[in-house]
Amino acid sequence: MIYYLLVPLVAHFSALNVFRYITFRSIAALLTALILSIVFGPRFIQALRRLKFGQYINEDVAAHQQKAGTPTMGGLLLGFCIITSVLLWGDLANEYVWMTLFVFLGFGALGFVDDYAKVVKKRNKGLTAKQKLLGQVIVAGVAAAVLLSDPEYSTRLAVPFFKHLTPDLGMWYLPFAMIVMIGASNAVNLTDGLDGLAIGPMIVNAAMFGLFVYVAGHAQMARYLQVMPVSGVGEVTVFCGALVGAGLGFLWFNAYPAQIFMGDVGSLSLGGVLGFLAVLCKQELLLIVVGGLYVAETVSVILQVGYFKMSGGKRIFRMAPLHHHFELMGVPESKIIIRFWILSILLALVGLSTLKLR
Ligand code: 57M
Repeated sequence: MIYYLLVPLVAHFSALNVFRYITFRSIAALLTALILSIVFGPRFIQALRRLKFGQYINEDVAAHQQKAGTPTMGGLLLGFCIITSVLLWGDLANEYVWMTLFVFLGFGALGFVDDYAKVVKKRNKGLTAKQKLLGQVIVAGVAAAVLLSDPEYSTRLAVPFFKHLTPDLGMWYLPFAMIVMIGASNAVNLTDGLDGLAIGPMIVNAAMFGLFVYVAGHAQMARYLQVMPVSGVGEVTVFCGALVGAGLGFLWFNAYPAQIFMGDVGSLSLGGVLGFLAVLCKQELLLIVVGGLYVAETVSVILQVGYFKMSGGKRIFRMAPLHHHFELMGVPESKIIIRFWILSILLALVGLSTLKLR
């Protein structure tokens, strides 16, 4: 909105030219979302307490019993801050901005229905796994189909570290893009089991994919850095800026000991949109590196369940996802969280290095 109000005035006040720059508006979006989170966070937490939207705690991990009743569905706060900020600072004529908001809201709506059943209706189970997957397939399918309806959108894959290896998936790109979004959504959801564990790496990932989206949208930079160009996609950097800001603001309250959890409305929407960002900037495989922490958590569950079935009841980890394994080994929660953040920063740096190492 600010973009539309101020850019026409550029002819009269040249200083307003700065509002044209994606970089300037992305930083403004970051600060706006951060300030909104810090200002509205305490009131939002109070409102959740009043409404008794508290977390039900599974009895398996004793250390988590003290977390019972912690307000959840903090994803609503994240959503409010991100969307307000993008509407203020984004170029709303850009189709990629709307697609990103669609994915964010679509996965978020699914998480909301699940949370609503569990937290508000006090039903132990929310959506069944099948219902959740069906919803995810619909949102991801629509997003991927709209992307591919643009004949200029490449169905090639960029393989990190190998600049000449760009296999063309053709029609298989559609299910592939869906798997990236759905996989990321579920991986972030699985990771969201300790204070700040999901949002910390999300801030790092959003910053990193913000950079990749910006480069992909900038023809000269994309050519120089040997990244597949996607015309017009640079505007989504504003969304990434808002995501970083809202994430930092949320972490303020979700930091150990958490005053709020994000709920499925937060984890499914953030994960789904992260997958979409990777698809948008044609760095789908890079997500495995940059989002390696989410991948490790997911792989730990797959290995645990697979081995349990094959061995007739034996386990690899004390408990999956991975963070529970360390918890049950007696590592303090805050130490696990900070060490996972460190790993996530290192993985992002490895991802960044692919820009030149090609
Ligand atoms: C989400 N939800 C948290 C909170 C958060 C197949 C299986 C691996 C599935 C998995 C599962 O259910 N995962 C989905 C995990 C829950 O957090 C809520 O859920 C939202 C995210 N969806 O925003 O609203 C609990 O996590 C803790 N928490 C924090 N701080 C935070 O900032 O401390 C969350 C956010 C909260 C709180 O205690 O209540 C969760 O863990 O339930 N299942 C599991 O992860 C279970 N693992 C398991 O059963 N492993 C088995 C097999 C199946 C692999 C095994 O290893 O043998 C664990 N879940 C719990 N306890 N609660 C087991 C231990």
